[in-house]
Amino acid sequence: MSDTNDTVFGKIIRGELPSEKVYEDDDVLAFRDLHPAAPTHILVIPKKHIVDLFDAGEEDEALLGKLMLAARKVAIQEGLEEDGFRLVINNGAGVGQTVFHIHVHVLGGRSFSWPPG
Ligand code: DGP
Repeated sequence: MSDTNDTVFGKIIRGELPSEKVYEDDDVLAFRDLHPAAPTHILVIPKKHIVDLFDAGEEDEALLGKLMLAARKVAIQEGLEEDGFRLVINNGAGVGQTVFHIHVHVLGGRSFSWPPG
């Protein structure tokens, strides 16, 4: 993995690109998706550049847990407790990953079908 992080999310982390942030701590950032696929569509990312889950190691165990807890915080902030929300990680170009900095999509505010398309 390169540490340059030339992805758009790397630029957002470094403040080189604007974003509508909804949560931030030392390790994690959450901001609204530029092309929302649901009334609530937030991306939760680690500040550390991890390309995808294959690029994550044992040393990232706590950080990956933090992503889940940040997703939880954001969902509560967005008022999704009653109706629920969906988390999605597109892991690999073949399943739709377009930004190669791991991210959790937090989706809510509408109904979702199963299985996902
Ligand atoms: P994925 O397809 O799983 O890699 O999701 C990437 C998401 O990132 C996609 O839903 C659109 C979003 N996105 C791409 N560029 C930007 C950007 O510059 N700003 C924001 N906020 N979201 C972006």
